[in-house]
Amino acid sequence: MNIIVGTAGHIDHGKTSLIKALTGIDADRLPEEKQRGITIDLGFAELQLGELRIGFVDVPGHERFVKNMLAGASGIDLVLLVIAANEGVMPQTREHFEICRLLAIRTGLVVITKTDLADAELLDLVRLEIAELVDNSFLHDAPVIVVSARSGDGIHELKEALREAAAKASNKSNELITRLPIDRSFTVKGFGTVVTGTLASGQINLSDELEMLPIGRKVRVRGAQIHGQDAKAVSAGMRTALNLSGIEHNEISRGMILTEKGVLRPMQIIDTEIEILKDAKKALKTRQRVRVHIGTVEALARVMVLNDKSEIVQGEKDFAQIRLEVPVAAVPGERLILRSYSPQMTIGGGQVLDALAQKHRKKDIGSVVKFLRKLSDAPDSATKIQLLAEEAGENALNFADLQARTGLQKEILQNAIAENIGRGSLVEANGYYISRRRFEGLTTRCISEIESCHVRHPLLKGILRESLREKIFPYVPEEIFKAVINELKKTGKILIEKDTISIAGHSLELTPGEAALRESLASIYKRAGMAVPTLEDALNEAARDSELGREQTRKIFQLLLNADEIVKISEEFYFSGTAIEDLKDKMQEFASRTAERLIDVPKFKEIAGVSRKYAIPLLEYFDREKITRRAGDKRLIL
Ligand SMILES: Nc1nc2c(ncn2[C@@H]2O[C@H](COP(=O)(O)OP(=O)(O)O)[C@@H](O)[C@H]2O)c(=O)[nH]1
Ligand SMILES: [Mg+2]
Repeated sequence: MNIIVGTAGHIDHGKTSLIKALTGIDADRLPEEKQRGITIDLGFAELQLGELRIGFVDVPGHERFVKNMLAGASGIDLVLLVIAANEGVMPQTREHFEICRLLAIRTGLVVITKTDLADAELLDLVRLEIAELVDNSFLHDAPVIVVSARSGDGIHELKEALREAAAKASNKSNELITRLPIDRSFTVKGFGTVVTGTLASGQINLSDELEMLPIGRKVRVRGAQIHGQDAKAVSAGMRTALNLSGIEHNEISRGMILTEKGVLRPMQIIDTEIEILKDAKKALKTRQRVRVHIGTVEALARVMVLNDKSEIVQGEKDFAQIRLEVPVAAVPGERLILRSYSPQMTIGGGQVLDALAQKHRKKDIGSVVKFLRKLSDAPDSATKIQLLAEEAGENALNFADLQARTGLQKEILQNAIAENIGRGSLVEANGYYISRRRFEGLTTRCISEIESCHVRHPLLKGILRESLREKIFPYVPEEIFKAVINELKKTGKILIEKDTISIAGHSLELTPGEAALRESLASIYKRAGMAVPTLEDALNEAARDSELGREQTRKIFQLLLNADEIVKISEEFYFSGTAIEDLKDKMQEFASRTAERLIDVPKFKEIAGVSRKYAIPLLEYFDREKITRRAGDKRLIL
């Protein structure tokens, strides 16, 4: 078993000495650290205790270096809260403890060090301070181990306590894609770029191709080490050093993240749930500028508190949108810490609920909060997927959207989707996922739109596919529209003929007057042959003999057009369908008698038996219909 143990505590309380006493390794690696005798940046060491392999992350205690402490703390499973017996609880003891609590670290040990410098009375006092500090927290029941790094007293007991606590330590998520938040990058002579970090989730194998975010660079894993030993694979929760190709070390900085390629979409707006510390100086207010720490990232941001008062007061928890000044590739569930811009102090923290949020308008806050509360309460991935699909509404989300939004591994996401589909709450629509309720809403609205079209236009066969799409699906992906139509067709509710959709069983029931009108219009064109009247004249003539009037006549005319009994040649001229078919035949017959299949206007007039007035519109119609094609001043019959 592998776990990451981090130190926490005030400067000079003996954290680095304790790691050395446990592992023999001096985690202060920078020359400046050695010279000044303080820890500035993260230090690393490891210890094998039987089956248990512990990676230690030693953090700086100085208040100026809390940001470095945070980069290390985000990866730890178990904390050693180190308190010097001669000083007791100090400001960074509290700050580090609060940070661990906000990061939702679930296990830890309290270590009282430097006991060689304290008598029994002082020790009792420190014990009391500690009990008060950890009251009602994850460290409430934690063992308190008393040690001296100098004399070695208690170090053996500490190892035993570590072994026991490790068994209870939370293991890293095994549902999320591969994510390695980078804490260091450097070059090693002869190897090239090396990055280090604690693998937050997933697995990394040699020669994997991964993506460095937010810069979006593809890199390949050339080598991997765990605790200084070459390794073929790294799993979640392990500290690792990777040798990468495809990138220079100076292109990488702490805060970047190495992930499975093409999944996450670094964004600047995230929705979160934030708790403000009881001891914070001020409430967190909308528009406040803060420092946000997520993973190993530190970024500046502005806050929009999602409540009526636009603030979260000390000791309270609420939802807030965080608008970052740089893109960050976060995933839901990831913990974050907020520090004030200046002076730099930890003011609160919480978790990411939606890493791909939209800007919210004031009037939407109510519904946004409802959604975020549900997300925060969701017990499993399937529930979250359903919530996301519901929130997306008719816009629906595809697989890539859902994966970017959740950071879930492909198979986990597939299972979560399948679970919802099986339950009947989610519908798969040509690669998009939409809630059953929304999908059915769309089918119902389609039906009533088609029905109302039948009522409004009793003489039309149905609604045009495109007008239905514009009416009901203006912002909905084409795939959803197709799926809805397909569903209605499959269940026999609608009929699709060419571009027209009608309710199944709908028939045009013409009144005797309408039928007579239809007949008279048809016969006007049939009788006219190639010498057709203008549309105006034809409509007037038919309307004259009917009581139904001009408008009805126009609608009946449309029926004939729909049925191809009449064909539109130009705005003015329409011909009977049979006349046009006959003419096409004649042209083909003419073409077959010539070698080059060319026809000019005079010849066309002769074959069609028409004057120039009709010849030009007819030829242009044939051009449009690709029956002829212009070739100089002649036409090629196709
Ligand atoms: N007497 C005594 N001194 C200690 C002990 N542990 C650490 N120190 C000293 O306390 C100072 C700070 O220790 P260090 O480990 O750097 O503290 P850190 O800032 O918490 O990492 C150093 O001078 C150490 O030698 C201890 O158990 N007993
Ligand atoms: Mg130190």
